[in-house]
Amino acid sequence: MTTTLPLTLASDVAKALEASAPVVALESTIITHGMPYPQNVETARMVEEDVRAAGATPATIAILDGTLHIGLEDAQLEALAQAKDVMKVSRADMPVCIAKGATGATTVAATMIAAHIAGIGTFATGGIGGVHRGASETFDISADLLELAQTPVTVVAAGPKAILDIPKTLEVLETNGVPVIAYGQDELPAFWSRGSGITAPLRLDDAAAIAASAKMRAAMGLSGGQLVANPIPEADEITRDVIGPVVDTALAEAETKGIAAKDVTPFLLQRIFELTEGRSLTANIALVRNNARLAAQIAQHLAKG
Ligand code: PSU
Ligand code: MN
Repeated sequence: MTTTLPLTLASDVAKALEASAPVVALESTIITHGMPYPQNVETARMVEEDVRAAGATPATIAILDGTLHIGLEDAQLEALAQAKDVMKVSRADMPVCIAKGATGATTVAATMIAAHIAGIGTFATGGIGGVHRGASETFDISADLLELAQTPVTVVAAGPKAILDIPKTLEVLETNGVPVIAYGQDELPAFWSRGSGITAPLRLDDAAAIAASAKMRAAMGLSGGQLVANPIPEADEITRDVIGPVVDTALAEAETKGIAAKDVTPFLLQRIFELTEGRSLTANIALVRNNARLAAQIAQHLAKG
C-alpha cells in the first residue's frame, strides 16, 4: 500500500485556494511554545482576523493526531493552545509526528513545508529562528534558515529575535542564497526593536515589489523563499538599550541551567516575558499582527498571477 499524507484543509482555505484567492499561512509553535495561555489563543484569533480584514484568508497550520491541518477550526485552536506536551515540530520531526499519529506545533520551517504542500506562498510569523550566540561551541543553528534556502515561501517576520547572533544569522542566510529584505527602512529590525545597528542586505518599500521578487525567483527557477523583516510598530517597540540587558540576563540563566537544543528559544521567550513584566509579550503580539497585515498585502499581489 502506498503511503499518503493525511491532510485536512479548512473549508474557507480550500475555497480560497480553489479560487486562487490570497491565503496567508500562520504557524502554531508561537501558540504552544512562544506565548502563555490565554494570550496565545487570543493572539492567534486576532492575527487571523487581521489577515481577513486585510483581504486574505488565514490558514493556521498544525498537526493534530497525525493529520496535517491547513486552517484550524476555533475549537481546534483552543484545544491546541491549552494542550500540554505538544511536540515542537521542525523539518526533521514532521514525518515522525504525522506517522505516529501525534499532535505537533509547526515551527517556521515546518509551516513553510506545509504551506508549500498546500500551495500557499505567503506566511506571517513573529520572528524566525537563527544562529544562536555561542553557536561556534553549540552548533545551534535553526532549521528555519535552511528551510528558507529550499522552500519557495515568502516569510514575513519582525527580523531575527534579539536573542540570536544576528550577524552570523545574516551570513548563513547569505551563504544559502536567501534574500533578507527590510521593509520600509535600511536597518534590519530585531524583533522587539525596530533597529539592530545592522544595515539589511536588501530593502523594499511596498508589498507589490516583494511579490514581484518572489515571482522573479520562480521565473528563474531558483529554489527557496524570501525573508521579509518588518519592523515592529513604533508605539510597541522595546528599544535595544532596554531589551539588550534583559536578553543578556536570560541567556546567562539558560547557560547556568544547561538549557539546550529545542528548549532554548521557548525558555528565553518565557524568561524575557517575566523579566519585562509582560512587556515583551505585548510587543510580540503587536509585531505578529503587523506582520499578518503586510503578509496579506503580499498575498494579494501574488494572487494577481
Ligand atoms: N516567533 C515568535 N515566537 C516563537 C517563534 C517564532 O514570535 O515562538 C518560534 C518559531 O516557530 C520558530 C522557532 O521557528 O520559534 C525557532 O525555534 P528554534 O530556535 O529552536 O529553531
Ligand atoms: Mn535550535
